[in-house]
Amino acid sequence: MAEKFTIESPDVTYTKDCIEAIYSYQTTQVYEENGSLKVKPHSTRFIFRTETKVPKLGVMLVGWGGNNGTTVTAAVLANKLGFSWMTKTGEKVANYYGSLFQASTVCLGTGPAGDVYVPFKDLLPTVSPNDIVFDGWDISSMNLSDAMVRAQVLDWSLQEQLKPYMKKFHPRPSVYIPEFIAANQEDRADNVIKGSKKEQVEQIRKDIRDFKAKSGVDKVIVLWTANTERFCDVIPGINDTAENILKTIEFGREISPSSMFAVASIMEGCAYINGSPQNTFVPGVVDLAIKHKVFIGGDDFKSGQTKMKSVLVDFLVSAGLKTVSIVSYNHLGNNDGKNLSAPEQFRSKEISKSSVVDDMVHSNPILYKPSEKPDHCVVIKYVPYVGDSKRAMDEYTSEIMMGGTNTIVLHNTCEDSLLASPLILDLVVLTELCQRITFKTELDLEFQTFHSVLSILSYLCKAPLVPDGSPIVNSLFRQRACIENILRACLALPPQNHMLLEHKMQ
Ligand code: NAI
Ligand code: DG6
Repeated sequence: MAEKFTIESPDVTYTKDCIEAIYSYQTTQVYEENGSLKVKPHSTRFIFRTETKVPKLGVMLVGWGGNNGTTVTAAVLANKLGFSWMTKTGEKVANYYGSLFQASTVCLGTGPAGDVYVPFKDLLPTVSPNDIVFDGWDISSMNLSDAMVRAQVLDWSLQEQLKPYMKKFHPRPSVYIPEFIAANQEDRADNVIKGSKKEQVEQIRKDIRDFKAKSGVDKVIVLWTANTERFCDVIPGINDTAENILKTIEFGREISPSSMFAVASIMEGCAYINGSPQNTFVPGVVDLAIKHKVFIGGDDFKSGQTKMKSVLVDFLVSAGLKTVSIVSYNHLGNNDGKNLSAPEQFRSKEISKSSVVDDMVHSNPILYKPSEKPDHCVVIKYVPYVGDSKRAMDEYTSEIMMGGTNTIVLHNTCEDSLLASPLILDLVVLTELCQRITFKTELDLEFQTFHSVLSILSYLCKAPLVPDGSPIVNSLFRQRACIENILRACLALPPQNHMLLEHKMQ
C-alpha cells in the first residue's frame, strides 16, 4: 500500500514489505538515595518494524443482532455504498464521526503555511472500515434488517435503503447460559448452540474457521458487544490458569459465555476484545492468551459519560481543584438498559463506570491523602420511551480556594449506539495494526510483538485491561497521546511536545 507521506530521515527505512524506524525512547527514572530523590533522564534506542501490507479483515461480533451490532454493520454498509438520506433537518450523508482513526487528525509537523494535519488513519497503513467483512453470533435469530428496525437507532429512510443488504445477514446461534444475563432477556434466546460447554466452544471455533474460509478474509478479530454479564468469581482450580480454564470447559464447570468466546478465539489465534464491563478476562483466560501470543483487550466501550468524566476530572485535579463528589445518573430505554435493570448486571456496569478517576486522584497527593477519594455514585434507570437516546446527567463538586466550592452540572443526550459503533471500528483497526508491529531494543536479538494484553486500546475502554503490574491510565488525552506517540515512534518521529520554542524567541 502506498504511504500517504514519507519520512526523510536516516532513522527510517522503507522496504517492499515494511517500514523500519530507529527510535530514541526518553524516560526519566526517579529513585531515593540518602533520603532525597534522584532524577535521571534515560534514553533507550528501539527499532520498530511495521508490515505495510493491509490484510482483508473479518470481524465477528458476539451480539451481532443488538443495537451496537446492527448499527456498526449498517454504518459500514452505508459508508461503503455512499448512502445519503433526507431527514426533517435536511440531507445527511454517511460518515464515520466519532472514530479516532477515520474522523480525527494528527499534526505531522510545521510547513511554510503553519501546522500540517493528516487523518489519524494515514499515520501508518490501516484497514479501511469500508473493507471490513462482518459476521457474528446472537442468541436472537432475527436477521439484521429486522434487528436494525428493532434497535430504533437509524433514521427510517436510511433503514429503508439498507434493508435489502441487511436482511442477508443472519447471526449464528450462540451460547446462552441464563444466569449470566438478566432474566428479562429470556424471550430473545431462540438461537442457541446445544450441547456441552466443550461442544459449544468447539462450535464457536468451527464458526470462526467457516467464516474465514467462506469470506476469504486473511484474519479475524472477535469482539463481544453482547449483553453485559454478571461478574464471575475467580476460583483457584476453575479459572485461575490456562490449564484450569480448559479443564473447566472440558468438565462443564462454571464459566461465562463471554469467557467461552474468548477461549475459542484465542485457540483459533484470533484477537478478542470485550466491549462490556464483566470480567471475561479471568486470570485463566489472560494466561491462555499470553501462552498463545494472541491479543486480548477491553473492557467496556468508553463512549459518552465516562469519556467526559475522564476528561473533566483530569482537568479539575490537574488544575489543582479538589473534586470531592461525582454523581452520575443515566436513563435509557434500549435493550442494554433493560438488561442493566437487573442488579447483578448493573453492578458490573457500576464497577467499570466508577474506576475511571482513580489514577487522576492518586496523581495529586497535595489534594488527596493516600486513602482519600471523591464520593462517586452511579445510577442507571431503564426508561423504555427514550430508546437508544441515552440521557446522562452528571454533577461534579470540587473544593476551590479558601473554602469555596464549585459545582459543575452536565446533561448529555445522544444515541448510545452511534457513539459506540465508531469505537468498535477503532478497536479492530488498532488491534489489527498492532498485529503488524514488532519492536526490540538495540540490545535484543529478536523482535517482539506487544504484550498479549493490548493496553494501547485503553483510550476506547472504560476499565482498561493492562498487563499485570502495569499502571492503568484513564485520562483520555494521555490515552490518546499514547496511541499517537507509539504510531509516531514507528516512523521515528518524536512525540508532540507542544513547546513551540521557535515562536518564543525574540
Ligand atoms: P443490546 O442489548 O442491544 O445488544 C446485545 C445483543 O447481545 C442482543 O442482541 C442479545 O440478544 C445478544 N446476546 C446476549 N447474550 C448473548 C450471547 N451469550 N451470545 C450472543 N449474543 C448475545 O445492547 P447494545 O446496546 O448493543 O450494547 C451491547 C453491549 O455493549 C452491552 O453490554 C453494553 O453495556 C455495552 N456498551 C454499550 C455502549 C453503548 O454506547 N451502546 C457503551 C459501552 C458499553
Ligand atoms: C447506561 O449507562 C448504559 C451503559 O451501557 C452506557 O450507556 C454505556 O456503558 C456507555 O457509558 P458511558 O459512560 O461511556 O457513556
